[in-house]
Amino acid sequence: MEVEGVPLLIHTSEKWGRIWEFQARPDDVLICTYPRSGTTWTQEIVDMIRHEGDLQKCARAPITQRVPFIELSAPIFTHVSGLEAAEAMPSPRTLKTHLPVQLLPPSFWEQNCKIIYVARNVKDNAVSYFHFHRMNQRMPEPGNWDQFLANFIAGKVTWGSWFDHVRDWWKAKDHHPILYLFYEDMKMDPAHTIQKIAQFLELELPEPVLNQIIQHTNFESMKANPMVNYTPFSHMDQTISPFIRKGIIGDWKEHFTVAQSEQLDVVIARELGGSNLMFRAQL
Ligand code: PPS
Repeated sequence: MEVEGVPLLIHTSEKWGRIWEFQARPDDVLICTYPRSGTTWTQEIVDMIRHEGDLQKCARAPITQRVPFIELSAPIFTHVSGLEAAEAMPSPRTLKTHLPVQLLPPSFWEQNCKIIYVARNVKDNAVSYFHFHRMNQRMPEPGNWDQFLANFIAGKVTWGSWFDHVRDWWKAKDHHPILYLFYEDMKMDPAHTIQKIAQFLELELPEPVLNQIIQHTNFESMKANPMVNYTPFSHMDQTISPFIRKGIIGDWKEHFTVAQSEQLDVVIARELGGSNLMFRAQL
């Protein structure tokens, strides 16, 4: 079902009024992404920074409870929805959303909340989203890769157009405290990204804590960690495709035909050409 022309999950659209009225608080930190851009990775990094690298504190609950997903208004991960978990959570809260700029509840702008946005190159993002649709019963049937890619490019997938999302959030950072990060930079230089996040949050990051966070949030650690790898949730069939799947730059080359890649390059030039937003799609 659509909200203002953006396809959203059915239970998100059904409770849209309540989500739109969500009350942000000034010390909330919001992690915002197009799906499959490195959200969970960033959630874990922020939770670690906010808990001074304390592994036990960060193992207190699955990431879905530590960093609630505000537009998830059905009790998919626990007996309460992400929305209810967020509402009930004491401050300071770290929250997650995939909403495009125009659908962000207005209280986040009014309260001037810090927002961390993460973007990933569109080709790897599309591939990761395809596999996520295959393994997650809550997502619509993706069809085959060719069909999914056509829908993805047309913005006819849940949370809408990747192009609108990354471009509109890029513009929003000119008038709001938004740290705009790239998955590829996180991958190439995690230490630098983690330092940037800590600086943005105005939190101390002593070197031993930094090293602990780098270690704890690398791909292998995240994949093995049941508090972030979504293995406790039965609506995801991780034998079809793991939630934390490959975690690399350039996996798209295993999926795209040359023609598909060239077609998407034309769309990228058309959609992002007017902005100074640049992505790296290979090492
Ligand atoms: S979701 O469903 O929107 O919350 O998914 P999201 O967490 O945004 O993205 C999942 C992809 O991020 C990869 N990932 C990582 N890559 C590198 N390093 C680390 N530590 C890491 N953690 C998660 C994950 O593998 C998914 O990408 P793909 O390409 O599918 O492997």
